[in-house]
Amino acid sequence: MTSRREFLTYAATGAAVMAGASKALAQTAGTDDALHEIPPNPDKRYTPVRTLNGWTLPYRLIDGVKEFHLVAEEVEHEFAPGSVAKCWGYNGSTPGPTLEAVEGDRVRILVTNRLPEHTTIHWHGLILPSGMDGVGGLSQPQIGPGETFVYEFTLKQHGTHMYHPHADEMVQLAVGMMGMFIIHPKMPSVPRVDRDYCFITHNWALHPGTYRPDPAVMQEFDLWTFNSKVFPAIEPLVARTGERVRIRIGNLSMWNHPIHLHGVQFQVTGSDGGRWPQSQWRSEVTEVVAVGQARDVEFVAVPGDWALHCHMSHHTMNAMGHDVPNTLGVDQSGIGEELQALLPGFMPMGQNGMAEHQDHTDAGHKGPPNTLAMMTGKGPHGNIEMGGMFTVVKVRDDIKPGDFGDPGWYEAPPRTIAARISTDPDFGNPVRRK
Ligand SMILES: [Cu+2]
Repeated sequence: MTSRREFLTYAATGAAVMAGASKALAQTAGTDDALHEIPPNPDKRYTPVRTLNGWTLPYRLIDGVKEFHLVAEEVEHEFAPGSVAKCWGYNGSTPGPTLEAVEGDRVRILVTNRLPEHTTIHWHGLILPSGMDGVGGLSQPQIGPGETFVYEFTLKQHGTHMYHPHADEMVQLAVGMMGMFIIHPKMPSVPRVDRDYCFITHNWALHPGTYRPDPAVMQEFDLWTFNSKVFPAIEPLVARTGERVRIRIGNLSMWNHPIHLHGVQFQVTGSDGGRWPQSQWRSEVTEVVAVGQARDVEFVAVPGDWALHCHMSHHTMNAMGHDVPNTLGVDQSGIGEELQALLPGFMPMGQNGMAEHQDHTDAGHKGPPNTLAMMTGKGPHGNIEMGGMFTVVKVRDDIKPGDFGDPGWYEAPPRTIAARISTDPDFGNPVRRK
């Protein structure tokens, strides 16, 4: 509850925004306590987004202003079963909840800081007054531990945006403080999308056996995530055959991510600059989402299970050492026993490639505590051997509108699936270069 003294301090600052803020305080006293979710299909202008493994923050409507309340706080976060960490996020999650509104809306965003150090929120890409831009020390004082600040502005654009601290930024981003801010266009935009997914890419240095991401690491990360989850814990993107699907991708990590989708040529249709005119759309199968950028891709769904992943192959791995000798092609026979005497649990690997890693994991070989196997995930035909930034777009003919449930694995029609025809290495007469 807000004390009378805090209220008077608040009200006495005299800034224009405070008129709204005092209404916000009145609201906490109970004048309007209804929580609203962004309504689906108002005049069919837009489709609410679905945040992979995440959620959208409800708002209160106060005198026509949409009021959101973010709380910056420590959260216990699971990257996938077997790896939990102390992260920082908003309202109990990393990434924080998606903020979703419509171009032209006036929004008020309360930010309460429950972290042990100060913070701010920068509204990445939004057109707003300089003092609302959230750069601690430049555009506003820092939000101290225990304090609540209020931001208020009118949304003058539409598109895929993000929010994140602009205070001790290296640390606060490294431990998970970020979220998406989706603004739908005021006027209907055609063609209308039937399913609108969003996620934010990130990287984490959660060293094997530890529980708190290391902010000092610049390149050699252990975990690569979509919405702070790694495969196989990333939800599938589900659609019905023929539906128009949009995927909005933001990047607040330390690397660029070439995001690749199988099965279709997608159109790159937008960014933080909103949905582009159709004359600017382009066909791609991989789109680089650079650090600090957002990209929207759209496609018409075709039936199947289609991989969606970052094409940096190290970004589809979980925890692994990068500074190890290359054992590919090295005869390691006899070495295992000798090394096990020195390093209990050591297992020689990599002579014939790294795919055996997942077999070793399946056989019960345990790595360090709280540490995910390097490659993992099972499909209907065996090990998928992927971790990190990988998930599956699952398209079926019989998915109901609004059903996002996992339909299981795709059953390929007869004669549309690759099949074994020989086990003889000398089979056939392939042409080889001399
Ligand atoms: Cu990547």
